[in-house]
Amino acid sequence: MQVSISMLCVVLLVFSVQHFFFKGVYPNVSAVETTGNLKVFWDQSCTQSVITIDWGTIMWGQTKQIMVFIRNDGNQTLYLNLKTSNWNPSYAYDSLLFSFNRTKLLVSAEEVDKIILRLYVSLVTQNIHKFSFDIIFEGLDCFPGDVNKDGAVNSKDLIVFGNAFYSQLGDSNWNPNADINGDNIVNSKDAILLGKDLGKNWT
Ligand SMILES: [Ca+2]
Ligand SMILES: [Ca+2]
Repeated sequence: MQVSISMLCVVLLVFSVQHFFFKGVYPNVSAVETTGNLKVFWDQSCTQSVITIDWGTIMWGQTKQIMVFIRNDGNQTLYLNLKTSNWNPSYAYDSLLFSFNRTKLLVSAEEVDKIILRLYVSLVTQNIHKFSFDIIFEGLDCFPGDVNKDGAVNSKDLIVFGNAFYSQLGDSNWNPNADINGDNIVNSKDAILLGKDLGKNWT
């Protein structure tokens, strides 16, 4: 019995020390998905596909950067719509900020280009030590704000978007095209993204 109590004390001591000194999130991995003719690789020669991204250990307040390469395998220009899904815990979405460096979002046929993925772990993330989320590289043949997929982003899209406003996955008026950021709810965040594309024509 004395040995068991000693072992329990050691385990508790290790656990306490670990939590006292560790100020970050433990290594976490994101699954990577692609759509359309867009592919993701670790190398510029496009020989090693990216299946998962291991973020490693990130301290609170730090940003982790990981470099990958995208390739358009089709014969038409694609729009790179990089988004995330399946956040666990769901509230991690608001304090673990995922972004990327690319400003040119149109990817020409057969083009290969570098992308830096960034994950910022904010100081308000202190109750999250483990998380997971998927990264989706969408290769679209239209702008994300083109909700009715007719090539132009205009008032017709606003009407379709309005019909789906405040709907969630499973609702009768749910429209996945209106959920532009892919978080399974159509709200003001999607409206902002639609607004950025308003007036654009896919040519
Ligand atoms: Ca449209
Ligand atoms: Ca949304």
